[in-house]
Amino acid sequence: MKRLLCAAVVAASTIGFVSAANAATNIVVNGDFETGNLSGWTVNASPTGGYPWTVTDASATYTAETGCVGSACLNESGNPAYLYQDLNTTAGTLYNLTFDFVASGTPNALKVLWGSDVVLDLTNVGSLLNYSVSNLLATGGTTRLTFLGRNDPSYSHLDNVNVQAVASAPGAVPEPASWAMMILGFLGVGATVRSKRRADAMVAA
Ligand SMILES: [Ca+2]
Repeated sequence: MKRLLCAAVVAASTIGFVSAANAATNIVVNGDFETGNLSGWTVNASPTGGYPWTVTDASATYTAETGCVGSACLNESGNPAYLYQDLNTTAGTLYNLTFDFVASGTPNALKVLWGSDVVLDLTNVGSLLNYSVSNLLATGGTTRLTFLGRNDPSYSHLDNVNVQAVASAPGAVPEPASWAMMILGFLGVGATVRSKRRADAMVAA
């Protein structure tokens, strides 16, 4: 029993080290739209067709909604209905993006841009799913996250947009604060392993 308990403590320490080193927090403001409006986001006011992104109360939770009509809605260089937020990022750091999306009827589509790069291109999605894109590299102190939607017959809903730093890109030098947390993490794991050895010795005795 003691062995199992010690193993659990080591695992918990290791997990704590990882999360402390990454300082993983959601850098998206109002990513769940629970303010009931598009606070933190920017939406264009004059889409070429259909309706701009707005926030709607979908039973128990608020979501961002678009009913933009036509393929022009997915043309990020034109004047489509789009929603974006300029995120505070660290150059050379990798981020993971997750969000929930649901659409009804076809054709529907969603494009997601990280800066100017299309990182997800969905067509005719159906029921609610959680989507994720891993290891998005930030190249500056600000990175624009954009959602371009189209849903000709009905409406699409976006919710729980989450962007978290996961690691420094290969070759990037960790900042002094990151080094300090990594060293503390190693010390913490080492101390736990030592106490496990002592506990094991007591059990064996
Ligand atoms: Ca929500």
